[in-house]
Amino acid sequence: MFPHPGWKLRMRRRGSTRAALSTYHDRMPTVAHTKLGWLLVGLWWTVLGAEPDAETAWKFVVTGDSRGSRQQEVLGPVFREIVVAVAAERPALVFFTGDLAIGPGARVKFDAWTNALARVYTAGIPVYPVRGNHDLGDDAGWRAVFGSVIPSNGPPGQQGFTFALTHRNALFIGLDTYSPLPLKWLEAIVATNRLPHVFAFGHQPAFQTDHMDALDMDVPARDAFWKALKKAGGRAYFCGHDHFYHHTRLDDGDGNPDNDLHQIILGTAGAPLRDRWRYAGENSLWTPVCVRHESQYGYMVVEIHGPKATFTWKHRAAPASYVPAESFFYVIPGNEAE
Ligand SMILES: [Ca+2]
Repeated sequence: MFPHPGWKLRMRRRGSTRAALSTYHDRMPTVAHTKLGWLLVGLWWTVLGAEPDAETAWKFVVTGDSRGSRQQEVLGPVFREIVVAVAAERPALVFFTGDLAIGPGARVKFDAWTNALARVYTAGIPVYPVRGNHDLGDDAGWRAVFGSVIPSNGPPGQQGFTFALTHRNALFIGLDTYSPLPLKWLEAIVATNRLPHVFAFGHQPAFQTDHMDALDMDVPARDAFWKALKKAGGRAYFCGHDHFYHHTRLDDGDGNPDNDLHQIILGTAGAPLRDRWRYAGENSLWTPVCVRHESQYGYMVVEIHGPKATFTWKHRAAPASYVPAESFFYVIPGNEAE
């Protein structure tokens, strides 16, 4: 009855994939109830002979900066391709790191953007955007278009823009980086969180990479945010604003690269590409270490399988062809045998 007939084959495939991946692992404290949860799930599999992948694996997609290079252009040629590719991924959720169209923000543009994503919405996949600088200017329009999807649990004055939501075994925090960083709200959210995977996303990078208006314009707030995300068990902050793919590990100086938070810039959904980058901002306690930079379009798929999260950057290899270009994973400590 157990294992499933395909189990061994699947395990071998995963094992061979693992060997090819670059990795980072953490040493976060293991949440006791999580261990109990997985024990219970394991027993359930054993008793019922359920197939683990089908029961636990799920994925989400992140991309941003879909705006074209022309005023009023919402569905440019690259974004058109990415919508098709993302829908084909069949993710459980999509997160979008802002800049839907060239600004100023307006309801007519937000409506056009959701229409452009019709293929994703009609597949039953919810899409959660945060605002970029080009989306500012029509708060009521934003709330009218996205208010039925974005949870209204944000801090005072930021409802509809900053939010938190959970899916399966993950907590997601969407930040409106054009409002003050809501540190008290964030602390309250993570204080009650018991889910093992924690991800945050916003438009502006926390650490300067190209644009100079990163979150380090307010260093104490940025530092407090980064520490809170790390303390909550966060492993990655997704953002946009800079028009390229850029993966940075923020070395915290404790000698262990495996417990560092990563910043992943995904301004790659259609805006004109740039290639200049340097870590010239206020980096405070952290040393940015470039893991990968690529001036190319694409999106990131994150697959969650129990305590393991596998990140895959899919870049545009040719028109309408998006293929893996970088992959890495972590496993929640205490579950490495997964
Ligand atoms: Ca470290």
